[in-house]
Amino acid sequence: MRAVETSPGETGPVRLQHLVDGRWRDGAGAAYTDVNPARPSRSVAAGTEASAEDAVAAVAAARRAAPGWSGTPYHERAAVLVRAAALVEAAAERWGAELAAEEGKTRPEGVGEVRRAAEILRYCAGEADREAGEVYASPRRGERILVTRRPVGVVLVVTPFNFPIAIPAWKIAPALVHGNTVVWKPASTVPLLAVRLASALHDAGLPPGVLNLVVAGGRTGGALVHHPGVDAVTFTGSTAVGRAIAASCAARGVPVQAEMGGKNAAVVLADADLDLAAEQVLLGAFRSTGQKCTATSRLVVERAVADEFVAEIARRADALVVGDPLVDGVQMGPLVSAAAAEAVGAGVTAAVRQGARPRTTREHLPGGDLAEGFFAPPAVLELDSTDPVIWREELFGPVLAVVRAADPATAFALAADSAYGLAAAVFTTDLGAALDAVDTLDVGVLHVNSETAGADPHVPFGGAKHSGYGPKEQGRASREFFTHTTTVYLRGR
Ligand code: UN1
Repeated sequence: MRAVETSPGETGPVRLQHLVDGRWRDGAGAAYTDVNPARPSRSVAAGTEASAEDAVAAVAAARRAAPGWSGTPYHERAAVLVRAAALVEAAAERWGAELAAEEGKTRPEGVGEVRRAAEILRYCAGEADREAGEVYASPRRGERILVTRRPVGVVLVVTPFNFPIAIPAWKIAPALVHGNTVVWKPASTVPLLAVRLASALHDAGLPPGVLNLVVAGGRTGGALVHHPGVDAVTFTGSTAVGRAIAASCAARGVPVQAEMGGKNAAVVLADADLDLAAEQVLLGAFRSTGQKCTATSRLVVERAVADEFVAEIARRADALVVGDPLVDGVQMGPLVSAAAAEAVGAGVTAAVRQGARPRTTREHLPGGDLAEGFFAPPAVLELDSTDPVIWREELFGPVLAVVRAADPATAFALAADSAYGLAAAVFTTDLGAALDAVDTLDVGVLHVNSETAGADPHVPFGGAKHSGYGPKEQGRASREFFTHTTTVYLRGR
């Protein structure tokens, strides 16, 4: 989809189009509007969804473009990413505000995310300058053994709503630089930022068909996953959908990378810098309205400091400014949709029924012209046991479940008590305790004295246990998914 700008002075939603075979076009599916979750009566953008035929046309275009793109030198592919990075960077303020209006995170977070996407594009462009394989000695005279890399082909990229430009960038940029062509299906709640990224790549000079964008519902997404023209699927989203995608990819014998849920714990030990820990736990739990798979949704506090620390976290959560994410000073916006707000409300109600004690006291959500917005209050719930469902299941909202632990070993055991294994944070000034955490916590990302969320472009990202399936993302790890190796036994004669 492309965003056709309204002329100056004109108000109303931006008109969206899809990108297929290098051309922007309307979808043949149903009409839909992309609403502002803080003010749902206002639409941010509108268009028609891609139909099944549009999606099939996108796969066909990606297939046709594949030989030409995989045969293009790495440095030429990288140059497109460098030009796209400059376009994204230049638009960061405007697109960041659009992101906030479309998704609900605050404007500074939105602008930061757009800049992060530019950084990711630049990092991936650098792949052209990094080593491109391995050389081994041969047991035979006159021979070397090379391990070279090839693209996997046509990659289906399925992205979630919560990072509308950063996650797509960290899937699409490595796919492209390593010579794959792409069909991208973003979450249908955030088509505008998808259009922005696709237009930057298109305007930077991608040949037709190398990147195709189709905005559609889950049914068309499912059809794409099963399409025989798709050679690999990379997905970020819920564990249930990720597993279904992984199962259908396994049945077709195509590689899949699925980044899924999390139930990430922060452990605060008695020797921690409590002020730093409070600041970081708060950011981890409530930034982006808790809608990150890396968000801090569990807190384990060592008993000796628990009274003081939990009271402080609750006080700070109650003091958070909740409102329109476009307004300066607002610290937390709405959830992405009415369904998300209902699910979070229901999760909190169920937890309280199961014995959780609310430590936050906020009763009123933004009113006035924000009364219809999809807001949920930041909530800190203390548990006397780990029985409540909220300790185990991801809620994807601004809710922090807290338990107390008698000592560091018990605290780590409680943090490790999860089917998920994405991220964890440990707050301590004791190096030995930090090293114990490294040894004990089976997670893909571990933070010592910083919050659970965050992922730099040059290092691996992804989860253990139910959080991740397939190779890690970002950094050099992304090659493991977007290429496969050919071992070349090379003799001169
Ligand atoms: C971050 O913590 O900055 O969907 C990135 C998610 C993760 C990305 C988190 N895949 O929230």
